[in-house]
Amino acid sequence: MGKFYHEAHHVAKLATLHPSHRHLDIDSGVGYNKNNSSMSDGVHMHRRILHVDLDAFFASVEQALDPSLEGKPVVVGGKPGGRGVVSSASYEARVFGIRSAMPLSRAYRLCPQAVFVDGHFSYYRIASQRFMSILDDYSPHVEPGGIDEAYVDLTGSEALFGPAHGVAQRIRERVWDELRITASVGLSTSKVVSKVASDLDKPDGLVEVMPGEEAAFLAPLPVRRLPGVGPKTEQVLKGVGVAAIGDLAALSPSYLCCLFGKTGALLGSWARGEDGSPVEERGEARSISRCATLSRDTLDRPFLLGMLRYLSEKVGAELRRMEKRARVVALKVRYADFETLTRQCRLRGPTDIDQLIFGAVAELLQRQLAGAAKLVRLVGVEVSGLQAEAQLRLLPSVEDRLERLDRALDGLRLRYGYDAVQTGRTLAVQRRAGVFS
Ligand code: DCP
Ligand code: MG
Repeated sequence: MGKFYHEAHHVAKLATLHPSHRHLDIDSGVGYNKNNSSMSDGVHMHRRILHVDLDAFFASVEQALDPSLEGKPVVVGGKPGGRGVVSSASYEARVFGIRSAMPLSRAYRLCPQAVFVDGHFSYYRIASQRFMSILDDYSPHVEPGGIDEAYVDLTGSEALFGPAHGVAQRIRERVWDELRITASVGLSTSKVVSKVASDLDKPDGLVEVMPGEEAAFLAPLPVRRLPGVGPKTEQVLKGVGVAAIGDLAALSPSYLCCLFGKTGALLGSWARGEDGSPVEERGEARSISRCATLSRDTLDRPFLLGMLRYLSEKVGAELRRMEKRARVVALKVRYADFETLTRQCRLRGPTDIDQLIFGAVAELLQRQLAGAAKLVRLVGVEVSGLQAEAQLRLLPSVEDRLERLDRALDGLRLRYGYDAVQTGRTLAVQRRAGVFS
């Protein structure tokens, strides 16, 4: 076990809570301008944006933890007899055709000699944080796009760190030296083009697209390479004779709107390599989530509800700290076979009240578990659709009273610790804590 992982071993045992990463999502309506450049002191300069994605992330961590797995086909997701799916496959396993999201049984048929492991989420979480903090050394603008990927805006940092290409190389070297994981990087003037580029020469690749070359770079690639194009969109495009990104780029915005609604025009811009969306810092969260890997897989409803109450309180406290309210509440469930799903609902009005957040996730859980047979391994609560706190109402309502109660509890907990005040439901959880993330 390498030094980093050895130290992480101790940290992994601690129950820690961390803010979640934000999501990049085609429907999120990020503003964009067309010219992929930014103004600085009145001078136009091309933006320099990296997209860094770790190779076979979960599988690579397993190989780093256990060097006897180096160079071998490794499949993370569970034992081959299980009903689960592959969450990550080492590149040695991909030679046999094994891919993420494939049933484990199929992976086993393709490569029976592969090493199948359950996975160690707490290590992945810590490796991810270490990875993000390496990126933080090169820019204040680091936007995680997932657990093992992030955008880094290097625009204007040349005087400090030298050309972006060199920074990309240094980041790759440091990720390897410190985490024993190879990283693939795309470098261009925009997030979308860099994202496509990082994926093009995996594993251990570095692809740079020069300013002005974006559209030509994208044109020959299949549409599936473009973020936002999933199997359904691909099918629709195929139906109208569009296979390459260049064909998509040639379609008019109005035609694309007919095909895909509002996101159609955005897809068209991306296909032409036009994406001025900023790399957003982590501070401006678009969602807040807390989840807990349970110490034991279970279907015990009072326990699961207790855990959700606890997580709702954590999310609520964070909302109040940020002076935000949320409109959307989501439940995340990961089953013992690693199947993971998220169910969300829209609240009647924006809230930061623990009890309303809990009420919504509790209902989602009841619906989700109706007739369920699979044991649950992790539960999570996420709120999104965040907005600034509403104006105070003139007449105090029940909600105002609940909110005052939550704030009073926040104050007590700040002074005396979380455990100083327990609600009936969270007491049940204390006895059987999980690993929080
Ligand atoms: N993941 C998962 N289930 C999926 C896809 C991904 O659990 N269906 C997890 C495991 C991956 C991690 O997220 O290791 C990162 O996802 P990536 O899509 O980046 O996949 P990898 O890092 O495994 O491979 P690649 O080298 O293609 O990036
Ligand atoms: Mg990856």
